[in-house]
Amino acid sequence: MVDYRVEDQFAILEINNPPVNALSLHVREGLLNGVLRASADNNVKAIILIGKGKTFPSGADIKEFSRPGKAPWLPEVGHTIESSNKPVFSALHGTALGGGLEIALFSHYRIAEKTAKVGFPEVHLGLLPGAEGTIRLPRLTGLVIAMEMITSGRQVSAKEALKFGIVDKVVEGNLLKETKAFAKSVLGQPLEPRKLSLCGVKDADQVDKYYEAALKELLKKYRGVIAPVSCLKSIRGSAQLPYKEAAELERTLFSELMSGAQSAALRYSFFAERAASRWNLPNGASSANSKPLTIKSAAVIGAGTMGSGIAICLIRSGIPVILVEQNEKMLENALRNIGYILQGSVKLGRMTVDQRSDCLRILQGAASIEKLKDVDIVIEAVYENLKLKQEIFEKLDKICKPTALLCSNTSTLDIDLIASVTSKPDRVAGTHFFAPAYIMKLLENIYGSKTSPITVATIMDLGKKIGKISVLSKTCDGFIANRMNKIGTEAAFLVEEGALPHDIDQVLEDFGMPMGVFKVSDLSGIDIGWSIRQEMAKKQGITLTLETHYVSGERYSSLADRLYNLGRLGLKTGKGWYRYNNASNSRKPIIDPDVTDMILNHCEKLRIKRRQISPQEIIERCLYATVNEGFKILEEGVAEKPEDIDIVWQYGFSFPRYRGGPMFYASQVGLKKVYERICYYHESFPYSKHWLPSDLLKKLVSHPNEVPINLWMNYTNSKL
Ligand code: TC6
Repeated sequence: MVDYRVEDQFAILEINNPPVNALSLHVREGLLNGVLRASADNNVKAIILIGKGKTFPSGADIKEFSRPGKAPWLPEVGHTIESSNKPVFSALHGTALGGGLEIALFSHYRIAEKTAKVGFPEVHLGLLPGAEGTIRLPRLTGLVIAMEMITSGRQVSAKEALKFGIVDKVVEGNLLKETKAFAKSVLGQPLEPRKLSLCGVKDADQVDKYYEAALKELLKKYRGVIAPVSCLKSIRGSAQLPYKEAAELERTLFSELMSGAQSAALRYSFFAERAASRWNLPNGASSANSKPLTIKSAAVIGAGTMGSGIAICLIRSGIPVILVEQNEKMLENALRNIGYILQGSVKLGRMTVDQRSDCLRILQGAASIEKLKDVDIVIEAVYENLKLKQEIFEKLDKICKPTALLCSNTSTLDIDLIASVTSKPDRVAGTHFFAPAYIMKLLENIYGSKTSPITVATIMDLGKKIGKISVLSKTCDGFIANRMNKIGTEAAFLVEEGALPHDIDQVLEDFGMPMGVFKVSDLSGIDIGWSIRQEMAKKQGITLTLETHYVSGERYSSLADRLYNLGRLGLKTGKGWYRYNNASNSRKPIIDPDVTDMILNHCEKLRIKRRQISPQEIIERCLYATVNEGFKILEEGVAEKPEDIDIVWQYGFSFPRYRGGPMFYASQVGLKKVYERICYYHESFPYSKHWLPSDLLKKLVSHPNEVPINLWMNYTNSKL
C-alpha cells in the first residue's frame, strides 16, 4: 500500500491505495515504517511522500470509522513524520483532503502540482480534522482563513493554497522531479522552523473577536448542525492553548462528534449518494453491465417553469436544446426568462458572460415538434395530464429518429401507460426534475416494464453530466418521491385534531426541515394541491365539498379546499395558511387569526373534538407514515435500496442531511419502536391506509435475517 524506493538519495514513499489513496490501516503502517526506515538509512538525505494514480490521499478511510479501529493512528504517523531527522516533502496532486492534508501539514515542506486542490471536508461528514488539522492550519494561514476553510469544508486551488501559505511551491510537469529539484534547493536548512508544532498562531491575540464573528455566522447558516461549531472551538483552542493541550481538546471534540448521531448520518449519506448512482434492474441489467448512449442534442417540450428549467440544465452542460412551445408568446417569454436566469448566475459569479452567451447560442425555440427528427433525447414537460402526454408521445414516435429516447417529466403518471402509445416502449422513460429544475439537484429517473437497460443507463448518465444526483425508481403512482411523501396529508389531519399550522411548521423546522409544510404549501400555491385533488376526484367520479371527510373509504381533509374557496392561494395572493405583507414585498409568513378561526369553524362543523398535540406526535405522524410507505416502496421494488429513498428526500425535499433521510432516521430511532408506533396509529386511524404496516418492516423487526441485504442499509450500524 506504500511502495518504498530510494532514488538519488531520496526515499520515495508512494501511496498506492486506489481509488483515492485513503489512509487505511495498511497505508498508515506503510507510512510509519517507511519514514522510520528512511530516517535510519544513511544513504537517504530526504523523504518524499507522493500518491500513486490520480491523487495524494483524499483523507482517512471513512469506511474504517464504522468499525473498531487499529493503531497506528494518524497523529502518531504524523508526529513520526515531523520528528524525522530527514526533511520530509509532501508532493501533492489531485485532491489532498482531510487526513491527506494533515499528513502534508506534518511534513516539513509541501509542493503542489498546479491542478491540485487541498481542503478539510470533514465538516461534511459531521467531523473535524482530527489529526491536528485544526491546530496546524491556523499556524500557517492565520485564524480567519483556517476558520473559513475548516468550517465550510471548501477545497482551495494550489494557487490559493500558495497564497494562504499552505504550500511552499506550485509546480507544473513531473511532480516528483519538481519536488526533488525543490528539495535540493532547501537541503541542509534547519528543520526546527518547519515544524508546525513548534510554531505559534500569528494572530492568536485576536482569537476571541474572530471566534465570535464566525460563530454568529455559523449559527445562522448551519442551524442545528453541530460539527461547524466544534471545528471553531478547536481552532480557538489552537490559539489559546499550548500545542499539546490544543491537540487534546481537538481529540475530545473529534471523539464526541464521531460517536454522535449527526456524523453517523452524514457518513452514511456520503456512501448512500454514491450507492444511488449504482442500479440493478430485475432482469439482471445493471450500471455495471449497461453502457449509456451519448447525448449530443436534446429537445424539451413545454416552455413553462419546468420546461424552461430543464432546458437551462441541459444548455449549461453544453447540450444544444430545442425548446418547443405551441404558444408563441409563451415561448418568447420563456426564452427571455432563461436569459434573465442565466444573467442572475453571472451576477452571482456562477458563470461568466461568455459562458452565458455560449448557453444561449445553443438554445433555440420552436413552435412545433416537427423539428425534432434529429435530436437524441426529448424531455416532455407539459402539464400533468395522461391524455395530453400520450398524444405528444404518439407524435414523437412518428417524428423522432428510432434511436431517440423519449422521456416524460411526469411526477406521478405511469410510464407504461405513456410508453404504450409508442412503437418503441424500450426507449421511453421518466425524467422527473424538481422545481426549480435549474437549482434542485435531484433527478428521479423512472423505468417502465419495457424500458431498456441502455435507456436507463443513458438517463442516469445524463443526470450526472448535467450535475444532478440521479436516483432510479420503478414506475408506480407517484414514484419514490411523491408517493412516499405523507407529511402534508398527516399535517392537515393534525390541524383538524388540534394543532395549528404554525405549531407543525415549527416542529418540522426544529427537526431540521428548512421550511415547514404549510409554508411550502403557501409558496407553491394552494391552487396546485387543489387541482390535483379535483383531478383525483374526477377520476373517481366524486364531487368534493367542504364537508367531505372521507373519499372512497379514506380519511380526507378539506381544510386546504376551504382556503382555496376563500381565494387564499398562498404567497402570490398575500394570504394562504399564513398572511404576508405584500405591500412591503415581504415573504415572511405571519400567523393569521382568520386561519385559526377557519380551522375551529371547520372542526365544529365536522364535530371534531380538538385536543392538545405534542411535538413528538407531530414528528411521528408526519415521518413514520412516510417511513412506512418507504418500506412498502422497497417491498414492491419501486426503490432498489433504502439509500435511494434517503437521497431522494435529501435532494428532492431538503430533508436534513445530518439526519440521513427518513429511512436512516427510522433506523436510528429503532425499527421496532417505529413499527410499534405505526401499528398504534393504524389502530387509531383505520381510515388512512398509509398506516397499514408494511410487511417488509414487520419482517425486518421480527425476522431480520430473512430480508435480502439490499433492502437494508449497507453502511450503518442500524438498530433494529
Ligand atoms: C478524515 O480524513 C479524518 C481524518 C482524521 C482522523 C483522525 N474513504 O467520490 P468518488 C470512495 S475524514 C473511503 O466517486 P470522485 C468512494 O466511496 C475524510 N472511501 O470519486 C467511491 O467508492 P465507490 C476526509 C472513499 O473522483 C470512490 O472512493 N476526506 C473515500 O468523484 C470514488 O469516490 C473526505 O471527506 C474515503 N475518504 O471524488 C473526502 N473517499 O466507487 C471524501 C472516496 O465504491 N471523498 N471514497 O462508490 C471525496 O470528497 C471524493 O471522493 C473525492 C473524489 C473528491 C476524493
